[in-house]
Amino acid sequence: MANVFHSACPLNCWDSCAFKVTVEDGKVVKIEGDEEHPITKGKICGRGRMLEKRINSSERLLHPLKKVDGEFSRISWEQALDEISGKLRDYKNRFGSTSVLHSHDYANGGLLINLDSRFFNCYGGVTELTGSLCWGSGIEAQSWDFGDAYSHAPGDLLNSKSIIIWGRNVARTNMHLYEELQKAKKAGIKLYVIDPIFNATAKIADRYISIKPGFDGLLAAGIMKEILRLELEDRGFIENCSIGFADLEALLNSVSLEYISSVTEVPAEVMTELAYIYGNRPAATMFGLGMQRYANGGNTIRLIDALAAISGNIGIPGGGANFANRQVGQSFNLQALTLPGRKTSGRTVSMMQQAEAILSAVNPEIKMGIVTCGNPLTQLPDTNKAREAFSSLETLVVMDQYMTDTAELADYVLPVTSAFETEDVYYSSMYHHYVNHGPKLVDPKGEAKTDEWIWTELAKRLGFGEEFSFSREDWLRMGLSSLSEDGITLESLRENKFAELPVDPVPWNDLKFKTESGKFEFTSLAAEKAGFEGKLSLSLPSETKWTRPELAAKYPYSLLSIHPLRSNHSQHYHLLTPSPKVKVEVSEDIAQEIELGDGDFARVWNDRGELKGIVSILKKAHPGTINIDEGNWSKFGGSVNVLTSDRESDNRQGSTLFDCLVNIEKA
Ligand SMILES: Nc1nc2c(c(=O)[nH]1)N[C@H]1C(S)=C(S)[C@@H](COP(=O)(O)OP(=O)(O)OC[C@H]3O[C@@H](n4cnc5c(=O)[nH]c(N)nc54)[C@H](O)[C@@H]3O)O[C@H]1N2
Ligand SMILES: Nc1nc2c(c(=O)[nH]1)N[C@H]1C(S)=C(S)[C@@H](COP(=O)(O)OP(=O)(O)OC[C@H]3O[C@@H](n4cnc5c(=O)[nH]c(N)nc54)[C@H](O)[C@@H]3O)O[C@H]1N2
Ligand code: SF4
Ligand SMILES: [Mo]
Repeated sequence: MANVFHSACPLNCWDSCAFKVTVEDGKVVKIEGDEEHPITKGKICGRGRMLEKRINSSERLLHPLKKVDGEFSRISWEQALDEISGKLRDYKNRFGSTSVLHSHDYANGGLLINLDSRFFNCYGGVTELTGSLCWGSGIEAQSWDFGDAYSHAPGDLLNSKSIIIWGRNVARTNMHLYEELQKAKKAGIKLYVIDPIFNATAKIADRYISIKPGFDGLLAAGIMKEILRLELEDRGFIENCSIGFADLEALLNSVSLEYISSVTEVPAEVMTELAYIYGNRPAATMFGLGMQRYANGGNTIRLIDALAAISGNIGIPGGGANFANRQVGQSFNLQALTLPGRKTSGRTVSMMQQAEAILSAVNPEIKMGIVTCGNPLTQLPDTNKAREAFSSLETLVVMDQYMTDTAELADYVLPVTSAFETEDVYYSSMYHHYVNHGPKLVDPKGEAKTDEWIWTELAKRLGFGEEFSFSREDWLRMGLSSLSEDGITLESLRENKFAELPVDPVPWNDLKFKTESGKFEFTSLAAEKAGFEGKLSLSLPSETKWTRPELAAKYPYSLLSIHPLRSNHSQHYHLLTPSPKVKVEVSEDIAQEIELGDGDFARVWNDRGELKGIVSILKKAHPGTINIDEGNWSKFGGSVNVLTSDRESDNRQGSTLFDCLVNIEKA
């Protein structure tokens, strides 16, 4: 008998879709969109639909595994938990709790995934990661400017006169925004796309602006210069709602439009045109995350924030500097779930440089790593270093659903549940402001267990079992307790499938900001306090012909590694048919220069590593640009991250994954 149930997508994505899931004889057989969801309205992408394959695949990990003499063999949960808790106790006694590293990312958008922090806090505090490969530079940048990173509700876009898609690959990564853009176009709203790649979103734009990778901050500076020259700025906002404008003006006066045009490779007339667009309020800026994955990434986002601010596009319907929507995650009671006060010691290392930390940390050395919701061997920069580091650990525990490149290196692999095998509530702090309910629909495959169950069992063995003496329902109620006044409870979510969170649809509309001054800060006091230069600058990426001429002579091309169409990071590659291959996309000028054609085999390399793949020519891409999609597994040709750098961005909270020079030749 087939039955259809409501559920939600757990994948790390802008869209956080609601599902209808068909279950037949205890097995998930089909996943569709739920038409009743106010934002996602019944449409879902292939990655969501493919969760059916992900949950049922014969490659799922079904039993705990232990590596002995280089070979994995099946062990019981009892043995796995006893041995792992024994190691945790032993390392803590001998070297302190920070000799353990918790490596993780955001692979599951469920609320209860946050119990990992509770476990490590109660354990006493481990070496934990700060910053983010994904959005770290931009979040920090907006925290400096506004005090936090908030976005307008999706529907507010239709109040705009123009929409500037600044480096977001909407058609591929954020399908429901793409639908809004199509609506907006029909309503006569003008669409601008700024991106080094002429992508599917650029195809529907009124104007596509091709830019040299990493130079968007300078472009924003050029547009601001034109806004001020043409007197299109919002004097009221600048005078009453901001601090530091004089610093910005001095910076803009220090360069000419010609210089900006020459380095950004954007004609001066385009900056003038964009000045009029921003001046003709309201204009909505929709940031992507690509352009902040550079050494100057934080400053880039801050310059674009400044552009939205001086043009009076902050706090008004149809405006906004929309990077992420942290109001969403902040709605939940994460304090209660994670117990930060229980940590007695702690050490932080940058998420970007966790491999370096494993190799070089002292007092104490890192002895043990526990990986959850992450696949660092494909997703971290500098794969060769990551491989060396994760292989060097005395003990590596990986909790995953599949034998990933990271799991292959583990001493213990623990099988975890997939979507639909446990109850949770799902949200994404990136785009819309609804939380979706996902009930348990089927029994876990094999002996797979939830992350929560594993933490609970380990906690019992380590003597803090009372902090984990709660049921799944108790945990969900605890996390939702901050929303009960708004009528959002576990019961209401079970009944109504999703709920609109009580967040501001037009953030900053009272023009009161969460910064120290309470104003928009062109010069950031928080940054100064933290020992950074609080003023905006005209900084460049780290790997360019201006900043590293000797490197650029050897490696003349910019390598991007954008998100794959058919996979969420590394999560779907192994389920694709035919098996995936490395695709090396090159701009037309490179193809001409190196005499490469579609289908040729090419080698891409730099001092960090090399990768080979099949050439595909990128029509209209910015000259000198190469792209290899991220997320690919070793067995299908390898991850692009063999080429990327583990350098941190300017504000130290982000990655520089796209700040990467390479060379290419026919192989
Ligand atoms: N299909 C699919 N969708 C996804 C994901 C996935 O793996 N697959 N991942 C999800 C996650 S975790 C995230 S973080 C989001 C990311 O969503 P996006 O930000 O849309 O995607 P990215 O691939 O990170 O960013 C790439 C865009 O930035 C452009 N870009 C790169 N460098 C620059 C630059 O210097 N300037 C400008 N203006 N543009 C630049 C690229 O050409 C590309 O169009 O996507 C989510 N959605
Ligand atoms: N070169 C390059 N590198 C990148 C990027 C890029 O644009 N270019 N993008 C970066 C970005 S934006 C992001 S967000 C990261 C993503 O990096 P990751 O989050 O590490 O990547 P994923 O492949 O999504 O997932 C990691 C693993 O989590 C497992 N998993 C899924 N659900 C669960 C669960 O419930 N419990 C446990 N324990 N495990 C689970 C999956 O099976 C998968 O193996 O990659 C970053 N890396
Ligand atoms: S991956 Fe994103 S767009 Fe696709 S179904 Fe999941 S939430 Fe929706
Ligand atoms: Mo991400």
